[in-house]
Amino acid sequence: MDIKKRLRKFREGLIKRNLDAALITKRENYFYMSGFTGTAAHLLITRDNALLITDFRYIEQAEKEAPLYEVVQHQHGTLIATINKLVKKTGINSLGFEESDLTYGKYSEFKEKLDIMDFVPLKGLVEELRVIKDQDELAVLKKAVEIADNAFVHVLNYIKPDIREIEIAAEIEYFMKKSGATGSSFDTIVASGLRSSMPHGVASEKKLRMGDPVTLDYGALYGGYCSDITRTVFLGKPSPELIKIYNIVLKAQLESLEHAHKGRLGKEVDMVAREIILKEGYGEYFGHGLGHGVGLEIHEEPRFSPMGTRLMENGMVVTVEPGIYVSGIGGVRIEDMIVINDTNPIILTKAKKDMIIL
Ligand SMILES: [Mn+2]
Repeated sequence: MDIKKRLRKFREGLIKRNLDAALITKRENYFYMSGFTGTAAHLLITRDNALLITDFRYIEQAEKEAPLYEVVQHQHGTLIATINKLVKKTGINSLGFEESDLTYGKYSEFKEKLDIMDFVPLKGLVEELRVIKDQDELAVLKKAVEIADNAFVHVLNYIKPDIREIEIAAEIEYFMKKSGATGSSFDTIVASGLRSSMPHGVASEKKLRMGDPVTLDYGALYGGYCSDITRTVFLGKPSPELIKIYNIVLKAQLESLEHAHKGRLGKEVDMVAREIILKEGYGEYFGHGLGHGVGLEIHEEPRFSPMGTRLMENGMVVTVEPGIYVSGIGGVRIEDMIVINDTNPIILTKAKKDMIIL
C-alpha cells in the first residue's frame, strides 16, 4: 500500500478545501489512509502530521500496521481530551469530519467539546481517492474474485432437489473461508424458484425443486476488499419464458460490457443494457442500476445507473449486472466484476455465463 502517495493526495484535498486537518473515522477510510485493520481508530491528518488515535488494545498493532503515523493512545472516556491536546499541539483551526460517518450524537459531542474554530463537514475526500484502484488493490480484488469464482464451481455440486437455500449459502461461505476469505462481503443471496424474482432474496429455508431457477449472489471479503458475483442456474429444464429471459439478460450483459470503457458516462453504459431489455418488453422488470463500484465497500462509486454522471476512468472497478425479475415466474441476473480500461474492460470474473442446467 502506497500510504505516502495517499497522504500526499489527501493533503492536496485539504488545501483545496481550505482545511488545516481532517478527522477520519470511517473504518474503510482509516484503513485506506493508514493500513490499520483494527476496529477502533481516529486519524487526525494535518498538512504536516499524521496521527492515529486508538486505545490500549490496538497500540502494538497500529504501530506495526501504520508506520507512517504517530500512534497516540487515549484512555477510556478521554478521546476528545486527547484530540484537543493534539489540536493544540498542531495548531489547527479548521477540522473536517466525515459527514457520512459521524452519528448525530457524536457530532453534537464533538461540536460542543472540541477546541476547534471550524468543524466542517467533509464529503467524500477519501472516497474520491478510493475510486481509482492502484496495482496493489487490483491484485487483492483479483484474488477476492477468484475465491468467489472457485466457490461457484464448487457449489454447483450441491445444487440438487430437496437441499435448502441456506445449505447452499453455507457451503459457499465455508468454501470461501477455507480459501482465505475473512468472510462474505454481504449476506449470501440464494433465491430459488419463484423467490428468484426478488432481486435480493437472502437464502431461506426453502428447498430446491426440479425446474427452479437458482440465483446465487455473493462475494468474498479478502484482504479488506469485496468481490461480488451473480449467476442464475437452473435445476432441470426451465420454462420457455425463463430461457427467453436468460438469453435477454445475457445479451444485455455482454453488450454493455463492450461499452464499459474509459470516457463513457455511467448512464451511457447503463443505457446499453436497459435498451436491450426494454426492446424485448421487459423494461419494467429491470428496476435497478446496471452496476456499482466495488472495493473496500461492496457498493461504492462509480455507478452504472440512469443517474450515473461520472466519466469512467482506467482503474475503476465496477460490476455489470443486468437482471429481469417477473413476479410469479422468476428472475435472472448475471454479474461480473470488471476493471475499466482504454477499450475493452478487464473482466475479473471467470465463471461461466452460458446457461447451466443441472
Ligand atoms: Mn452487485
